[in-house]
Amino acid sequence: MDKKNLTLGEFIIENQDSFQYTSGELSRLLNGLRLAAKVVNHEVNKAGLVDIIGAAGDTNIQGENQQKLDVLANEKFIQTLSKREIVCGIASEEEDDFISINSFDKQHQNKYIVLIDPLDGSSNIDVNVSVGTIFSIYRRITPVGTPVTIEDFLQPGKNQVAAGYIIYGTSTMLVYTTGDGVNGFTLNPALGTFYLSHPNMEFPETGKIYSVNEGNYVHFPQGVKDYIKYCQEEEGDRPYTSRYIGSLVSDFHRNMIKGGIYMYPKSSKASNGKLRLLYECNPMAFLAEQAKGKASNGHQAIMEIEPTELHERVPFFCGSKKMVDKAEEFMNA
Ligand code: P6P
Repeated sequence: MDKKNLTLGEFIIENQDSFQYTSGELSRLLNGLRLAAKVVNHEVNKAGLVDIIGAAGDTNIQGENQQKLDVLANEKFIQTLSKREIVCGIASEEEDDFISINSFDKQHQNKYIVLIDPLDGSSNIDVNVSVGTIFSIYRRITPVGTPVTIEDFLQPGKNQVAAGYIIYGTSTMLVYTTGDGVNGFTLNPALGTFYLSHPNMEFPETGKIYSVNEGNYVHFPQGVKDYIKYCQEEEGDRPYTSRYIGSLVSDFHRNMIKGGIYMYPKSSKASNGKLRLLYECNPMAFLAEQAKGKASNGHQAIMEIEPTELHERVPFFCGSKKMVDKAEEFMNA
Protein backbone atom coordinates (compact mmCIF):
# COMPACT_ATOMS: atom_id res chain seq x y z
CA MET A 1 0.00 0.00 0.00
CA ASP A 2 1.25 3.51 -0.81
CA LYS A 3 2.86 4.57 2.50
CA LYS A 4 2.21 8.24 1.81
CA ASN A 5 -1.56 7.92 2.19
CA LEU A 6 -1.60 5.27 4.92
CA THR A 7 -4.05 6.10 7.70
CA LEU A 8 -3.28 5.22 11.31
CA GLY A 9 -6.00 2.58 11.24
CA GLU A 10 -4.53 0.95 8.11
CA PHE A 11 -1.01 1.14 9.57
CA ILE A 12 -2.12 -0.59 12.79
CA ILE A 13 -3.72 -3.42 10.81
CA GLU A 14 -0.78 -3.68 8.40
CA ASN A 15 1.72 -3.97 11.26
CA GLN A 16 -0.15 -6.01 13.82
CA ASP A 17 1.50 -9.22 12.61
CA SER A 18 4.90 -7.82 13.66
CA PHE A 19 3.57 -7.41 17.21
CA GLN A 20 4.67 -10.30 19.42
CA TYR A 21 1.47 -10.61 21.46
CA THR A 22 -2.19 -11.06 20.62
CA SER A 23 -2.42 -8.09 18.34
CA GLY A 24 -6.20 -7.69 18.23
CA GLU A 25 -6.39 -6.20 21.74
CA LEU A 26 -3.42 -3.89 21.20
CA SER A 27 -4.92 -2.66 17.92
CA ARG A 28 -8.18 -1.92 19.69
CA LEU A 29 -6.24 -0.18 22.45
CA LEU A 30 -4.38 2.03 19.97
CA ASN A 31 -7.66 2.79 18.21
CA GLY A 32 -9.14 3.79 21.57
CA LEU A 33 -6.26 6.18 22.16
CA ARG A 34 -6.74 7.57 18.66
CA LEU A 35 -10.39 8.38 19.37
CA ALA A 36 -9.63 10.03 22.72
CA ALA A 37 -6.86 12.05 21.07
CA LYS A 38 -9.31 13.48 18.57
CA VAL A 39 -11.78 14.44 21.31
CA VAL A 40 -9.08 16.11 23.44
CA ASN A 41 -7.65 17.82 20.35
CA HIS A 42 -11.05 19.37 19.69
CA GLU A 43 -11.24 20.70 23.27
CA VAL A 44 -7.62 21.95 23.30
CA ASN A 45 -8.14 23.79 20.03
CA LYS A 46 -11.23 25.63 21.29
CA ALA A 47 -9.82 26.23 24.80
CA GLY A 48 -9.27 29.91 24.08
CA LEU A 49 -12.90 30.33 23.07
CA VAL A 50 -14.74 28.94 26.04
CA ASP A 51 -14.24 29.17 29.74
CA ILE A 52 -12.40 25.85 29.94
CA ILE A 53 -8.85 27.10 30.65
CA GLY A 54 -7.64 28.20 34.02
CA ALA A 55 -7.32 26.17 37.17
CA ALA A 56 -10.15 23.80 38.00
CA GLY A 57 -9.54 24.81 41.58
CA ASP A 58 -8.59 21.30 42.54
CA THR A 59 -4.99 20.09 42.88
CA ASN A 60 -3.56 16.70 41.80
CA ILE A 61 -1.29 14.42 43.87
CA GLN A 62 1.67 16.48 42.66
CA GLY A 63 0.18 19.49 44.45
CA GLU A 64 -0.17 21.20 41.06
CA ASN A 65 -3.22 23.28 40.15
CA GLN A 66 -5.40 21.14 37.89
CA GLN A 67 -6.30 23.09 34.77
CA LYS A 68 -9.82 22.28 33.55
CA LEU A 69 -8.38 20.75 30.35
CA ASP A 70 -6.25 18.44 32.51
CA VAL A 71 -9.41 17.18 34.15
CA LEU A 72 -11.25 16.85 30.84
CA ALA A 73 -8.38 15.06 29.08
CA ASN A 74 -8.02 12.69 32.01
CA GLU A 75 -11.74 11.89 31.95
CA LYS A 76 -11.81 11.38 28.17
CA PHE A 77 -8.89 8.95 28.06
CA ILE A 78 -10.12 6.96 31.08
CA GLN A 79 -13.69 6.89 29.72
CA THR A 80 -12.61 5.74 26.23
CA LEU A 81 -10.25 3.04 27.48
CA SER A 82 -12.72 1.78 30.11
CA LYS A 83 -15.79 1.71 27.85
CA ARG A 84 -14.05 -0.23 25.10
CA GLU A 85 -13.18 -3.08 27.47
CA ILE A 86 -9.58 -3.17 26.32
CA VAL A 87 -7.54 -2.65 29.48
CA CYS A 88 -7.64 -4.12 32.99
CA GLY A 89 -6.07 -1.10 34.68
CA ILE A 90 -5.17 2.57 34.21
CA ALA A 91 -2.80 4.89 36.11
CA SER A 92 -2.79 8.63 35.47
CA GLU A 93 -0.85 11.66 36.65
CA GLU A 94 -4.24 13.11 37.58
CA GLU A 95 -5.32 10.13 39.72
CA ASP A 96 -3.85 9.51 43.19
CA ASP A 97 -4.12 5.71 42.79
CA PHE A 98 -4.45 3.30 39.85
CA ILE A 99 -7.90 2.38 38.53
CA SER A 100 -8.89 -1.31 38.21
CA ILE A 101 -11.17 -1.85 35.21
CA ASN A 102 -13.53 -4.80 35.57
CA SER A 103 -15.48 -5.63 32.42
CA PHE A 104 -18.28 -7.55 34.10
CA ASP A 105 -18.87 -10.02 31.35
CA LYS A 106 -15.12 -10.56 31.04
CA GLN A 107 -14.12 -10.63 34.71
CA HIS A 108 -10.75 -8.93 34.38
CA GLN A 109 -9.89 -10.89 31.23
CA ASN A 110 -8.16 -7.95 29.51
CA LYS A 111 -4.37 -8.19 29.40
CA TYR A 112 -3.08 -4.62 29.03
CA ILE A 113 -2.58 -1.73 31.43
CA VAL A 114 -2.06 1.90 30.43
CA LEU A 115 -0.21 4.66 32.28
CA ILE A 116 -0.92 8.15 31.07
CA ASP A 117 -0.07 11.81 31.48
CA PRO A 118 -3.30 13.10 29.94
CA LEU A 119 -2.15 16.65 29.33
CA ASP A 120 1.54 17.28 29.88
CA GLY A 121 2.72 20.88 29.89
CA SER A 122 -0.76 22.02 30.87
CA SER A 123 0.59 25.25 32.39
CA ASN A 124 1.11 26.31 28.75
CA ILE A 125 -2.58 25.98 27.87
CA ASP A 126 -3.65 29.52 28.68
CA VAL A 127 -0.70 31.00 26.78
CA ASN A 128 -1.50 28.98 23.66
CA VAL A 129 1.70 26.90 23.63
CA SER A 130 1.74 23.26 22.50
CA VAL A 131 0.81 20.60 25.05
CA GLY A 132 0.72 16.82 24.80
CA THR A 133 -0.61 13.49 26.01
CA ILE A 134 1.90 10.73 26.89
CA PHE A 135 0.96 7.03 27.16
CA SER A 136 2.73 3.84 28.19
CA ILE A 137 1.36 0.31 27.69
CA TYR A 138 2.32 -2.94 29.46
CA ARG A 139 0.92 -6.44 29.68
CA ARG A 140 -0.26 -7.25 33.20
CA ILE A 141 1.99 -9.58 35.23
CA THR A 142 -0.59 -10.73 37.80
CA PRO A 143 -3.02 -13.55 36.86
CA VAL A 144 -5.67 -12.73 34.24
CA GLY A 145 -9.14 -12.95 35.81
CA THR A 146 -8.08 -11.18 39.02
CA PRO A 147 -8.13 -7.43 39.77
CA VAL A 148 -4.87 -5.66 38.84
CA THR A 149 -2.47 -4.85 41.66
CA ILE A 150 0.26 -2.21 42.08
CA GLU A 151 2.81 -4.77 40.81
CA ASP A 152 1.23 -4.54 37.35
CA PHE A 153 2.07 -0.82 37.29
CA LEU A 154 5.53 -0.92 38.91
CA GLN A 155 7.21 -2.69 35.98
CA PRO A 156 10.54 -1.42 34.58
CA GLY A 157 10.26 0.55 31.32
CA LYS A 158 11.97 -2.26 29.38
CA ASN A 159 8.73 -4.27 29.80
CA GLN A 160 6.66 -1.75 27.82
CA VAL A 161 4.89 -3.20 24.77
CA ALA A 162 3.95 0.20 23.32
CA ALA A 163 4.34 3.90 24.08
CA GLY A 164 3.67 7.20 22.42
CA TYR A 165 2.46 10.77 22.61
CA ILE A 166 -0.05 13.08 21.00
CA ILE A 167 1.24 16.63 20.44
CA TYR A 168 -1.43 19.33 20.15
CA GLY A 169 0.68 21.84 18.26
CA THR A 170 0.49 23.78 15.00
CA SER A 171 -0.79 20.43 13.79
CA THR A 172 -1.89 17.50 15.91
CA MET A 173 0.30 14.41 15.67
CA LEU A 174 0.23 10.95 17.20
CA VAL A 175 3.73 9.41 17.48
CA TYR A 176 4.11 5.86 18.80
CA THR A 177 6.14 2.65 18.89
CA THR A 178 5.31 -0.99 19.52
CA GLY A 179 9.00 -1.91 19.60
CA ASP A 180 9.53 -1.87 15.84
CA GLY A 181 10.61 1.74 15.23
CA VAL A 182 8.79 5.06 15.70
CA ASN A 183 6.13 6.41 13.32
CA GLY A 184 4.34 9.77 13.31
CA PHE A 185 0.80 10.43 12.11
CA THR A 186 -0.66 13.88 11.43
CA LEU A 187 -4.35 14.61 11.93
CA ASN A 188 -6.31 15.98 9.01
CA PRO A 189 -8.88 17.90 11.08
CA ALA A 190 -11.27 18.21 8.14
CA LEU A 191 -11.56 14.44 7.90
CA GLY A 192 -10.77 13.52 11.51
CA THR A 193 -8.19 11.05 10.17
CA PHE A 194 -4.54 10.56 11.17
CA TYR A 195 -2.22 10.02 8.15
CA LEU A 196 1.32 8.58 8.22
CA SER A 197 3.43 11.73 7.77
CA HIS A 198 6.72 10.78 9.53
CA PRO A 199 7.61 7.11 8.91
CA ASN A 200 10.60 5.63 10.81
CA MET A 201 11.44 8.69 12.91
CA GLU A 202 15.02 8.69 14.22
CA PHE A 203 17.10 11.00 16.40
CA PRO A 204 20.15 12.36 14.52
CA GLU A 205 23.20 10.81 16.25
CA THR A 206 24.14 14.29 17.50
CA GLY A 207 22.66 17.76 17.39
CA LYS A 208 23.08 21.42 18.27
CA ILE A 209 20.09 22.05 20.56
CA TYR A 210 19.99 21.72 24.33
CA SER A 211 16.73 22.02 26.27
CA VAL A 212 16.83 22.77 30.01
CA ASN A 213 15.27 25.32 32.37
CA GLU A 214 18.39 27.44 32.93
CA GLY A 215 16.52 29.36 35.60
CA ASN A 216 17.44 26.44 37.85
CA TYR A 217 21.16 26.66 36.95
CA VAL A 218 22.41 27.65 40.42
CA HIS A 219 20.57 24.65 41.92
CA PHE A 220 22.02 22.04 39.51
CA PRO A 221 24.79 19.54 40.43
CA GLN A 222 28.25 20.67 39.29
CA GLY A 223 28.37 18.11 36.46
CA VAL A 224 25.19 19.52 34.93
CA LYS A 225 26.53 23.08 35.25
CA ASP A 226 29.76 21.96 33.53
CA TYR A 227 27.81 20.34 30.66
CA ILE A 228 25.68 23.48 30.15
CA LYS A 229 28.88 25.58 30.00
CA TYR A 230 30.28 23.03 27.49
CA CYS A 231 27.19 23.60 25.30
CA GLN A 232 27.77 27.36 25.47
CA GLU A 233 31.55 27.33 24.69
CA GLU A 234 32.87 28.65 21.36
CA GLU A 235 34.52 25.52 19.96
CA GLY A 236 33.94 23.18 17.01
CA ASP A 237 30.19 22.95 16.34
CA ARG A 238 29.45 24.84 19.57
CA PRO A 239 27.92 26.98 21.01
CA TYR A 240 24.67 25.03 20.73
CA THR A 241 21.26 26.68 20.58
CA SER A 242 19.15 26.78 23.73
CA ARG A 243 15.49 25.88 23.12
CA TYR A 244 13.11 25.16 26.02
CA ILE A 245 9.34 25.26 25.48
CA GLY A 246 8.31 24.07 28.94
CA SER A 247 6.42 21.18 27.34
CA LEU A 248 8.33 17.87 27.34
CA VAL A 249 6.44 16.48 24.34
CA SER A 250 7.20 19.58 22.24
CA ASP A 251 10.89 19.74 23.16
CA PHE A 252 11.28 15.97 22.62
CA HIS A 253 9.49 16.10 19.25
CA ARG A 254 11.62 18.98 17.94
CA ASN A 255 14.85 17.36 19.17
CA MET A 256 13.93 14.02 17.56
CA ILE A 257 13.51 15.75 14.21
CA LYS A 258 16.43 18.21 14.44
CA GLY A 259 18.80 16.54 16.91
CA GLY A 260 19.20 17.68 20.50
CA ILE A 261 19.10 16.85 24.18
CA TYR A 262 16.37 17.49 26.76
CA MET A 263 17.37 17.65 30.42
CA TYR A 264 15.40 17.81 33.63
CA PRO A 265 18.16 17.20 36.22
CA LYS A 266 17.84 16.80 39.96
CA SER A 267 18.62 19.97 41.88
CA SER A 268 18.90 21.32 45.40
CA LYS A 269 15.20 22.20 45.00
CA ALA A 270 14.09 18.80 43.64
CA SER A 271 16.25 15.87 44.74
CA ASN A 272 14.86 13.57 42.02
CA GLY A 273 14.04 16.20 39.41
CA LYS A 274 10.44 16.86 38.38
CA LEU A 275 9.45 14.34 35.73
CA ARG A 276 7.59 11.14 36.63
CA LEU A 277 9.21 7.82 35.79
CA LEU A 278 6.13 5.76 34.91
CA TYR A 279 4.08 7.98 32.62
CA GLU A 280 6.57 10.55 31.34
CA CYS A 281 10.15 9.25 31.36
CA ASN A 282 9.57 5.55 30.53
CA PRO A 283 7.35 6.12 27.47
CA MET A 284 9.64 8.88 26.15
CA ALA A 285 12.65 6.64 26.80
CA PHE A 286 11.05 3.75 24.85
CA LEU A 287 10.43 6.13 21.93
CA ALA A 288 13.95 7.58 22.20
CA GLU A 289 15.65 4.16 22.13
CA GLN A 290 13.42 2.96 19.30
CA ALA A 291 14.43 6.14 17.41
CA LYS A 292 18.16 5.35 17.98
CA GLY A 293 18.44 7.98 20.71
CA LYS A 294 19.15 7.52 24.41
CA ALA A 295 17.45 8.21 27.76
CA SER A 296 19.04 8.03 31.21
CA ASN A 297 18.86 9.48 34.70
CA GLY A 298 22.48 10.59 34.22
CA HIS A 299 23.91 7.27 35.37
CA GLN A 300 21.50 4.47 34.39
CA ALA A 301 19.20 3.79 31.42
CA ILE A 302 15.71 5.02 32.32
CA MET A 303 14.10 1.75 31.20
CA GLU A 304 16.31 -0.30 33.56
CA ILE A 305 15.09 1.53 36.68
CA GLU A 306 12.94 -0.65 38.98
CA PRO A 307 9.99 1.56 40.04
CA THR A 308 8.96 1.67 43.70
CA GLU A 309 6.09 4.19 43.64
CA LEU A 310 3.35 5.11 41.16
CA HIS A 311 4.27 8.82 41.01
CA GLU A 312 8.00 8.64 41.60
CA ARG A 313 10.23 11.21 39.92
CA VAL A 314 13.63 10.70 38.28
CA PRO A 315 16.25 13.00 36.73
CA PHE A 316 15.86 12.81 32.93
CA PHE A 317 18.39 13.22 30.08
CA CYS A 318 17.03 12.24 26.67
CA GLY A 319 17.80 12.78 22.99
CA SER A 320 20.59 12.32 20.45
CA LYS A 321 22.80 9.50 21.70
CA LYS A 322 26.16 11.31 21.47
CA MET A 323 24.77 14.33 23.34
CA VAL A 324 23.39 12.19 26.19
CA ASP A 325 26.72 10.31 26.31
CA LYS A 326 28.59 13.64 26.64
CA ALA A 327 26.24 14.91 29.35
CA GLU A 328 26.74 11.64 31.29
CA GLU A 329 30.54 12.10 30.98
CA PHE A 330 30.29 15.45 32.75
CA MET A 331 27.96 14.09 35.42
CA ASN A 332 30.13 11.07 36.15
CA ALA A 333 33.46 12.97 36.04
P1 P6P B 1 9.67 23.67 34.53
C1 P6P B 1 5.35 20.24 32.32
O1 P6P B 1 4.82 20.54 33.60
C2 P6P B 1 6.57 19.36 32.52
O2 P6P B 1 6.20 18.19 33.17
C3 P6P B 1 7.25 19.08 31.18
O3 P6P B 1 6.36 18.96 30.14
C4 P6P B 1 8.16 20.28 31.01
O4 P6P B 1 9.30 20.01 30.21
C5 P6P B 1 8.56 20.61 32.45
O5 P6P B 1 7.54 20.08 33.29
C6 P6P B 1 8.66 22.10 32.69
O6 P6P B 1 9.03 22.27 34.04
O7 P6P B 1 10.02 23.44 35.98
O8 P6P B 1 10.90 23.92 33.68
O9 P6P B 1 8.60 24.71 34.30
